Amino acid sequence: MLRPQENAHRELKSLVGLWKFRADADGVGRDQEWQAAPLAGAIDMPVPSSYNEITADPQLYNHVGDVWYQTTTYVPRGWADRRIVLRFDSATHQATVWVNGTEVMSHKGGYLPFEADVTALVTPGEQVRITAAVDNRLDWTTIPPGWLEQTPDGARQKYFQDFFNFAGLHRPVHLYATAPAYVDDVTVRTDYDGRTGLVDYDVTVVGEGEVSVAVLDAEGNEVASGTGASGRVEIPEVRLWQPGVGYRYDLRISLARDGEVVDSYDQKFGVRTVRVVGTDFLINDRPFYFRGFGMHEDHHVFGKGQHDASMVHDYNLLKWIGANSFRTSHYPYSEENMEYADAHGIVVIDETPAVGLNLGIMGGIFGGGADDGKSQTFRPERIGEAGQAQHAQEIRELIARDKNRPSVVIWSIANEPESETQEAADYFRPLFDVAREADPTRPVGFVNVMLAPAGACKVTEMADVVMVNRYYGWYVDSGDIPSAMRHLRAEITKWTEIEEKPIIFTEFGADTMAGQHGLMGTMWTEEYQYDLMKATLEVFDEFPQVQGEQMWNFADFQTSAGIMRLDGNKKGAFTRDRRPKAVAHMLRKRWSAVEGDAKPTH
Ligand code: BDP
Repeated sequence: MLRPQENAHRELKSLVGLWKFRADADGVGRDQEWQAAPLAGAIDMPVPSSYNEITADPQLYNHVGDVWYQTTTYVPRGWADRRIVLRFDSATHQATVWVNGTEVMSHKGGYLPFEADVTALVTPGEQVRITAAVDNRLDWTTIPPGWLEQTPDGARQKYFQDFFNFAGLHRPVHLYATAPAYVDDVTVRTDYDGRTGLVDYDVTVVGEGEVSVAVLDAEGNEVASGTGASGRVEIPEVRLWQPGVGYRYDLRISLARDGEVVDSYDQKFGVRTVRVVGTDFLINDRPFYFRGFGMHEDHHVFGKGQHDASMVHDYNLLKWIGANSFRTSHYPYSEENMEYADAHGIVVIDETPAVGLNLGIMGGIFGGGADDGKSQTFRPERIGEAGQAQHAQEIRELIARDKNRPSVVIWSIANEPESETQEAADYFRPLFDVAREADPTRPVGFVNVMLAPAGACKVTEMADVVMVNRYYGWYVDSGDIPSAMRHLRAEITKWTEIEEKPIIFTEFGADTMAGQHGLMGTMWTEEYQYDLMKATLEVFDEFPQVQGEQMWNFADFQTSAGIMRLDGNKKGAFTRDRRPKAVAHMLRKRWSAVEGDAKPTH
C-alpha cells in the first residue's frame, strides 16, 4: 500500500490535532449510532496518541472496549473531480470508520494502515464529519491474542505480551486526493552488477493510462528511465544504500493519458542486496553484524503515539551509542519511523504484532511447563484457524507496507511463540510460505523463546536466520553470572551444531532500577546489568556464527501491572525518559570502537 504523498498531481490534508473523544464504557455507541451526530459528552483527545495516559482517570487508562473519535474538516474546494481517500495510518486494535454517518471501512490489526475511497460521500468545499470507533479488545482471533475476564466490576483485558495495551489512534490520519485514474502500488527490487544498479519495478494502476518511470538521484538528477508498468532500469555508477549512510533514489512513476500526466508518485528506494550465506549475514555482499536493541514505541503521556521529537531523539541516542540496527519489537512501527531508518541507513528487523502466542510461557517461566505434551496454544479453542488467518493477513499487510524499504532486511513473523510442538510447526509452516510469497527477496525468521532451546524448537529449521531471546543471568541463573555464561555458551554451541545459519541475539537483558547501586552483584543494580551484559557480549564474541546483539531493551517501558514489574519493564539501557544507565556507556564504548559493521571483539 502506497504511503500518501503530496506532489504535483496529488494533494494531502492532515487531520492531525485535537479530535472529540468519548470512551464507550457500556458498549452502547454502535447501537445508539453515535456516528450519526456530533459526539455528545466528548472530551478533547490528541491524534496521534494513545488515549490511556492523557487524562488523570484510571478508568480510561484501563478502559476495555470501544472508544469514539470524531473530527470535522472541510474538503478542499479544489478537489472537485478528484478521487478522495481517507487514510488511517493505524487504529489499535480494530476500528470502524464513518464519513457523515455512512460506514466506509473496518480494519482489524492495530499497527498497520487502512484507507477507503470516500469520493461519493463528500462534497469539495463542504464540511465533512469523520467518526471512528476504536476497539482495544484482544481475543483468540486477534494478533496479538488476549482474553477478557468478566468481573462484577466490569471486564478486564488479559494478554500475554509484556507491554501495556496502549490503544487509540497512534498515528496520523489524512485525506488525500488523486486523479480518478491513479498509481495504486509499486514494488521495487534491486541488485547491482559491478557499478551498475539494477532496478526491477512493477507498477499497478487503476484506470486507463500509460506508465513511465524515471529514476532520480538524491540531488534530483534523472539517472535512468523506462516505459511500461513493469520492467528493469539500470543506474550507471550507482550509489548503494549502505548501513550508516542510507542513500536513496526516487522512482518517479507517471501515469499519462493522451500525452498528459494525470497522476504521479515518487517511490523512494535504495539499491542494496541482502543475502544469507552460511553463517554470514550479507548486506551488499559484505558481512553485517547487528548492534542495537529491541525497542518499543513507548513514552510517558502519549504512549505509542507517533511523535517526531521523541522519534528523532531516539535515533540520535542510537547514533550516540553506536547502534546500527534495531528490531521493531513487537509490532510494525510508524511509517515516519521506518522512513527515518531508510533515510539514515539504520538496519531494521521488521516484526509483525504476533507476540504472546505462547500459553505455556507463564507456566514455563514459573516452573509449570507443558501439561500433556500437546500444544497449549495452537488448539481450535485458542489460536486456531481464525487466529492463523489473521496472522497471515498481518504478514501480508506488513510486507505490502514496507516491501520497498531498504532498511528492512529481515521479516520477523513472530516473537517467542510456542515452537516446540508439532502443532506449532504445522501452524508456522504456511505462514513462512505467506511471507516468502509476498517477498522472495528478504530472509524470513521468527524469534525463538528460551523454553524451546536448540534441539527442542521445531520452527527454527524453517527460518533463514536463527533469532533467539535469552535471559541467562536473569530469569534463569538469577544473580549468578558464571553459571549463566556456562549455560549460554553451551546453548550457543548446540545451535551451531544443528543450524548452519547466522545467529542473532534479539534479546538478552536484566531489569535495572536507574540509580540503584551495589558492589555485591545484586540484581536490579546498574552494576549487575553492566556486568551481566559485558559477560554476555564476551561469550558472543567467542562464536563466529553469532551475527548480532540487540539488547533488551533500548529504554524502560510500560507494562500491565504485575509482581514482576515496577511501573513497567526496567531492562532499558536508557530510562523511560531516555537517560543513560551505566550499561549504555559500556555499549557505547564497545560499539563505537567497531570498524564499519564488523563483529566487535570485546
Ligand atoms: C521476552 C519478551 C519481551 C519481554 C522480555 C522481558 O520477548 O517482550 O519484555 O522477555 O521479560 O520474553 O523483559
